[in-house]
Amino acid sequence: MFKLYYATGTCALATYITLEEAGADYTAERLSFKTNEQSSPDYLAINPKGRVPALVTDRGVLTETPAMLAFIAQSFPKARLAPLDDPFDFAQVQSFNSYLCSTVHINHAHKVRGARWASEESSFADMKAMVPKTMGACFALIEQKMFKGPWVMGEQYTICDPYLYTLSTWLEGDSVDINATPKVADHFKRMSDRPAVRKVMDAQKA
Ligand SMILES: N[C@@H](CCC(=O)N[C@@H](CS)C(=O)NCC(=O)O)C(=O)O
Repeated sequence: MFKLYYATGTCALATYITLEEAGADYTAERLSFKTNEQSSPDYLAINPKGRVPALVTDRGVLTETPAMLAFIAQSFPKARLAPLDDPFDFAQVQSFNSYLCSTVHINHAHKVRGARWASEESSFADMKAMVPKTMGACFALIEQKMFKGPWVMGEQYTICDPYLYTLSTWLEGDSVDINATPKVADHFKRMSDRPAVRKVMDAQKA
């Protein structure tokens, strides 16, 4: 049994959907960012980084989305969520997810988390103003050079798909028109229709 700590509207959605797609036995506990629950002593005892997601397993706590997604894919091989038998194909999955984690997510974070990198109000405004440009450029690159279709890695749905979907949910708020990247827009629609995604979105509303 796993326990996922998440907050709505965050990158934790990718892990949440993947647990559901894998058919894992799990519970999900929502943290409130409004009350800064991610920085509470109780939660810091679980994840000292003060971020979501965190996945509690019987072997300890995992953090960092690409690691959690690979862990779930490897723990539930029958769900076929990654090309586990091919080192190169698996590295491509990791490469895509690492790009989302280390570049796309960080660009997005410049909108509301500028205090991580600067202290002047003018710096925050400058960082925020760049977000539509940097997020738009990342998604253009994904569309033109990385996305194979119909799923991120081609014919097989993988752990790249819920992660791309999750970051695509941020585009509107980042003032990026998803329709400027038609393959990503189509992927977003198809992901939205998947039973696992619907179930998780509904659970988050409850
Ligand atoms: N590299 C981490 C990033 C985790 C992260 O930054 N999560 C954000 C939500 S998307 C968070 O918890 N922010 C809370 C805060 O900064 O206080 C991952 O991919 O899991």
